[in-house]
Amino acid sequence: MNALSKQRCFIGLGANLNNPMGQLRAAISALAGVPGSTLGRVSSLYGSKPMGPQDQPDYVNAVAELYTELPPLQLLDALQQIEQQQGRVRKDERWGPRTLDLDLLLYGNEQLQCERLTVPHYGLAEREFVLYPLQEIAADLQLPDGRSIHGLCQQVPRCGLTVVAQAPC
Ligand code: PH2
Ligand code: MG
Ligand code: MG
Repeated sequence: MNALSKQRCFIGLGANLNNPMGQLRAAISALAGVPGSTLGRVSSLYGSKPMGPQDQPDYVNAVAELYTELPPLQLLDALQQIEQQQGRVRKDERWGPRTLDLDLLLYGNEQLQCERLTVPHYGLAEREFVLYPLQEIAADLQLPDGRSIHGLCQQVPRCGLTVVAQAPC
């Protein structure tokens, strides 16, 4: 399979425990090693206020572009494996703190829904810590439903989102 037959995907990265910037850097290296895949652009690292419970540390967020020949659920497996390698412990608390969260935001122009996976990611259009990093690396992007990243960013305030480090690679 050549590069042209790979799907262009976007992965949301987030962490707020155990050296979040280091977690994101390690995760980006790991993404570069996902089988059948090529890492594309990586956004700056952004500091963000926690969505959900407020009694948790601020987050560091970023978005990475990945070209892959893996089908969606195999890519999800690879992402969850990286989360586990970096010490993620799944807890019941919704939106609670975590060492590493990797979300499959977009898989080409596809809309997918199954028990394990919804693509585009259900929170994509409302979350400043996803939209602005995505806009940084894909300013002309359109979602499968036709909405533009530019238009979505205009509707969602930054809520204190700031660049805390340049793109790691
Ligand atoms: N992830 C969560 C819960 N809250 N808040 C921010 N700012 N960034 C996140 O990535 C995030 C969150 C659970 O996935
Ligand atoms: Mg998440
Ligand atoms: Mg997740």
